Amino acid sequence: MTAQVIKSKAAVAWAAGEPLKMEVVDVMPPQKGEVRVKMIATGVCHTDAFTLSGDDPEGIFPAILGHEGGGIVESIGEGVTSVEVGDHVIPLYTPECGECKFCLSGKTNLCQKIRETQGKGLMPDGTTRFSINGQPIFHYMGTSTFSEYTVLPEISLAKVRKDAPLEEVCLLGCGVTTGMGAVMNTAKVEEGATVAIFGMGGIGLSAVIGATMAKAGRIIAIDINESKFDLARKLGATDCINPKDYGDKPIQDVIVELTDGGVDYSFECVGNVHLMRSALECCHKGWGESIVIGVAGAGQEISTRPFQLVTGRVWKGSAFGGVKGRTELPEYVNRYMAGEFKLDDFITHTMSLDQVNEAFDLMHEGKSIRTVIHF
Ligand code: NAD
Ligand code: AHE
Ligand code: ZN
Ligand code: ZN
Repeated sequence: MTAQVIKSKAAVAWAAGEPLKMEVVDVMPPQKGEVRVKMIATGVCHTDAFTLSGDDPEGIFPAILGHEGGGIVESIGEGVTSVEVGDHVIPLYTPECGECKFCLSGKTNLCQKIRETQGKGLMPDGTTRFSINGQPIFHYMGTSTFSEYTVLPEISLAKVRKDAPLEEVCLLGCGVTTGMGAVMNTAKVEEGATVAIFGMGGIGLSAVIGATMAKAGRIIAIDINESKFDLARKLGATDCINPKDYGDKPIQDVIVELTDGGVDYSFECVGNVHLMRSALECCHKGWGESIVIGVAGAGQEISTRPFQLVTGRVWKGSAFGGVKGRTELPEYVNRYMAGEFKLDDFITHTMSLDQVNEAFDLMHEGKSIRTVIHF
């Protein structure tokens, strides 16, 4: 049977800085190479709040936000072969076409096949599948998981095993994979290494898990909200530091003193350009590597003395943990199902889509790690 337009409950971001509004949107059938997915659950990531705030240079409105989801294939468009109706999938904001220069390089997960249209809130053919009374609503990060039904390109879906709870593994669609992957793929932290992680939100805590799995010798967790430290310690942090306890002393100086010259690896998981500098400068001379994960707003820039790099420190970035979603994410799900790491610690709140603005409030108040929306 040919797929029809579906009415779908969705939280629409009409304008920067305004709360999301619950609407009933029309969701077109999937076109060639596309898939329509019924969402089962979605996490709320800080990047959703970042874009809603108006700080994202790529922010476009009206749009349906959300990029940390898990769902079930409802219908497929012409030519789709890698998934079928009923498959369980995790939407990927970093697709994997397997044939672009980036995919073939063996050096990056940043597939560029559809990046241009994705950044403009459109499907690869330059149009949108969402509308309200004929008014187009934009996609977001190619995923738009804050909708009961969403449409994605086939290359933006990781097929995952059906016995994995989508209400939990949705967190592998962004936060948990990003933090763990940055440690394991981007930095390749070795056994015994000393690690500093700035920001104990969903990303930083996942980096703690990654560092624990990599058997890092010392894991230093840094946050200005001490309520995050219990979970950080439970996940393997050996030291928890609140920069506010050191007055005006730069936190990098504190860490350098604590670690006999600096850490082997650091991770910035906040999106604060001053903290990015601290994260670089707390690295050990000669070899320390700092990985930028946090996303900073339009117009923000990082700076340091070039001498920091001349003397062997390395500044890198990591998107989606360097993970190629279609080929590698199913293995993350397997490792979760095998009990190698837990996700329920992260899910501090669950709620329905119409409460999504409360999820943003909890995040801004520092009261949640992850809120998971159940559809
Ligand atoms: P979050 O809001 O859950 O956590 C941020 C944490 O940083 C909080 O615990 C907060 O208390 C702490 N913090 C704030 N200011 C601080 C400071 N000055 N010093 C120390 N700690 C401070 O956010 P999240 O969902 O974990 O996301 C973290 C960042 O990672 C965001 O910028 C997000 O956009 C980005 N992100 C990047 C990627 C990627 O692929 N690169 C993926 C997901 C998220
Ligand atoms: N649109 C922003 C950049 C946002 C950004 O860096 N996004 C990360 C994922 S954050 C997920 O929570 C990412 O994958 N970046 C690579 C990419 O291609 O977007 C801006 O500054 O324009
Ligand atoms: Zn590609
Ligand atoms: Zn995210």
